[in-house]
Amino acid sequence: LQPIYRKDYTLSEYLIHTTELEFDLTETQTIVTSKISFYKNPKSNKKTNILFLDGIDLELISILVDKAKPDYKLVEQGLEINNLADEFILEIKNCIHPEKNTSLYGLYQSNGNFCTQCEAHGFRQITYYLDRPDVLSVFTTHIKADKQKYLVLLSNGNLIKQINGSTTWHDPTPKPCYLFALVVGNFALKEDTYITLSGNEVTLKIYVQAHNINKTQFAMAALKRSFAWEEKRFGLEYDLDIYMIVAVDDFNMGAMENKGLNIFNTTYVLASIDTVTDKDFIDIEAVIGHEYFHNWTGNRVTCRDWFQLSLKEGLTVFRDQEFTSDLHTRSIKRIEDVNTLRTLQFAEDMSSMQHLVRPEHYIEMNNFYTLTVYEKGAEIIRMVHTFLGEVGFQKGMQLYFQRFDGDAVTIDDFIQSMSDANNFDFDQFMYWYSQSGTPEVSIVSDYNHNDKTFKVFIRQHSQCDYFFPLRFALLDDTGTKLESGILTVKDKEQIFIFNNMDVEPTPSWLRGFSAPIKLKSDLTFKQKIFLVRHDSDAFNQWDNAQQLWLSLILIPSSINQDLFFDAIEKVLKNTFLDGSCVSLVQDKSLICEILTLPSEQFLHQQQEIIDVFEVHDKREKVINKIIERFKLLFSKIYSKLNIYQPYELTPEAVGNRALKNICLYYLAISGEFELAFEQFKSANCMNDKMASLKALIVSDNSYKNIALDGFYHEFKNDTQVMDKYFSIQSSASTANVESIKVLMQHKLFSFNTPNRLRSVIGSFSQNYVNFHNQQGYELLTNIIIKLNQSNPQIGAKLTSVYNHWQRFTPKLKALQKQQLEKILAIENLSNNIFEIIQAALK
Ligand code: DPP
Ligand code: ZN
Repeated sequence: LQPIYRKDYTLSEYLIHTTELEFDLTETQTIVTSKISFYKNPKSNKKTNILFLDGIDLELISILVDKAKPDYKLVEQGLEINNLADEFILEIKNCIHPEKNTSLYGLYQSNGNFCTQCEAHGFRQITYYLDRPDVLSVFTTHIKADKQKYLVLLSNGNLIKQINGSTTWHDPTPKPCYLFALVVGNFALKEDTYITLSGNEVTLKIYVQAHNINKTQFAMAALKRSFAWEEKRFGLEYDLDIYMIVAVDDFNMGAMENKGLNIFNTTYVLASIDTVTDKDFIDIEAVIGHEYFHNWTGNRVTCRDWFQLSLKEGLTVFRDQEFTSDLHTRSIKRIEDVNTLRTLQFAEDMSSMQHLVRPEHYIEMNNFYTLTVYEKGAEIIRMVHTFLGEVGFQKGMQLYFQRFDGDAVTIDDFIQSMSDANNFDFDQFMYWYSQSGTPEVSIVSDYNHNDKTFKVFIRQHSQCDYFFPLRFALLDDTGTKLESGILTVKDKEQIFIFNNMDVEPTPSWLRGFSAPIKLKSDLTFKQKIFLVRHDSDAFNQWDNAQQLWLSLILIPSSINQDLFFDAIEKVLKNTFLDGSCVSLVQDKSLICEILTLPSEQFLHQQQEIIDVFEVHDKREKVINKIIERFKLLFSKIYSKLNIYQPYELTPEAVGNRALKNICLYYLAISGEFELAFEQFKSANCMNDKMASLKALIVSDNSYKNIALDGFYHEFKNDTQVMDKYFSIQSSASTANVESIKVLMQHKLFSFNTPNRLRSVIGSFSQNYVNFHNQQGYELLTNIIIKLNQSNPQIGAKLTSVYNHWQRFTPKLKALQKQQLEKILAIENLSNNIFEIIQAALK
């Protein structure tokens, strides 16, 4: 199996003017007829008259070039046609079997409805085509299906014809085939309109299965907020008269930005106060925004080749992060995003699948829809924004669209636009795309009483010298800023000197996490405590608390626990018990974040050799210390906050619930199950119900099963809530391989629905102490082997659990290696899984 390399990119010899497709869908087969008008690429100077078209698992019925039988042959993974003119019309008829397609890639069925997923290479499983993002075409799509059975027949663009049992769609904007979509089935429709800034009326439609129609209101409102935010912040409007979203239960990813016809995993559409948590609401809004924002960053300007994936994903994630930050609480959003980045992306950087934000090669492109491409990619865009400021960044965006609207381009093209619009040199900055791994930086400072100078020494420990913004402030002992701004770091070693410092300042480094690096500073324990209480940068308040928790967990002797707990107590008391001193920590969501310990997964990264049991025990010890010290205070705060209030999604209300529920969690661990059970019974929203259920399952107690059963009976008909029901059990400290096998026998467990697999197996694989043993591995491996046949994309995702095997304690390391070898030995191993295993065993 040969990888595909970025350096081997060549232009397509032929391009496409128009593509006319006809789909004839029945229960037992789908006939696809295509009429494609090709022309020689004027930019290519190669003399060739051969065309290769991608095609996988297709049954060719007929083929004509300019109405005559061409000189062609079927080859591996496609079709080769010879002796072609410079312009010609190709007509192909082929048969496919969506009814048997369990890979959820190409055209497939979910609950009897047909839908598609074409990114990255799914279109070639529909018909023969130039399946590459730099070949753009206008599409016209005719759909025929049994009109008794299927009432909704959709594709991209505008509906131009509808007669009994068939529709015709025309999408005027040229697009690559990965943005093609088709949906046929029975759905209920939620409809609304949006008037754009320039006065165009856009029809908004959300299609869901009929029983879900009462859970679409939030998504519709979120969609309108996305349209409005895009106009306000980026000055960008929607370009068609109709925008459709279809939600399906069976989907490999979160959602897909197909032009004018987004297809979503139901998880990211369906919402009601009774069925989703506060975090779910905000995540749903973010994904709806993300897919909408792709209309400009991804669809109108797309990627030249798949190595450029971060061009659209990094940029669009940055934009959706900004959307959420503008609509909710910026600092909390930042804390959550950085926590995800440091927990998962930094770990990916330490794993066998470490790769560049712009990868150099792939065997299976779907393995590169990763935290590195998405989240680290977004951090790089954020640094561009930090350097240029909002105005400069928007100038760069304008130039980018001016230059490339309608094109398929590269990451270099984007950065060049930012550079040219601002006269800013990004040459050295490009290391962020050409070097993998997380940069390590250290910082040491020195205050001189005599000459009142504060000297800062910054040192980079990486292969290359990165170019990045270091946002900082120097604070006096009341927390007032003496100096603040952005240092531009670019050399291996740099010194910055601040003069006229009458008192020794406390530095607050890397505010808002202004670069995705690992920073080691010489801050003392006391300075960190001070920053937890007094830094005006909420991110750094949280981050210093995290560092202190980390020390307390991993090296308890390294810090003074009493002093740290005194500071935490002040943070808690000042705000709630009308104490006399004023704290800067007023935001209850922030207090909740400060009270949340680093996850086991994050702690693993700090270990040379991962010992899951040791980490778990050490973390539990600290939890017990917290309870010992704060139990009374938690009770008081809990009763103060646990008063009936109608549900709202305001920062204030979200913060109240967050803090109340973390108190409940600690109280439950201390044995207060009755309190949790009371909340379980009286909760007026899923957020509080889930929180109480999570509190009840921390250990065995008399309420646990009553609550779980009650939850099941109340929600057994709700697919999304049932995912929570499964995942909460798989994550429980009482779960083990046997109990997971029991869950897999449950009548609502389904192997073919990725959401359900993620909620059972995905969750269990992160339940470290219970998963990491021979039986746990064997369970996972057997599932991977089954998925290799039915859904290799999800199989590869689960295989990635083993990507860290080399860092585990010897016994677990050896066991994981055996699993990798066992999977490698199976017959017909998919490219997806092969690539992951090969990297892991290299
Ligand atoms: N392009 C999708 C998204 O990230 C994933 N297929 O929005
Ligand atoms: Zn995306």
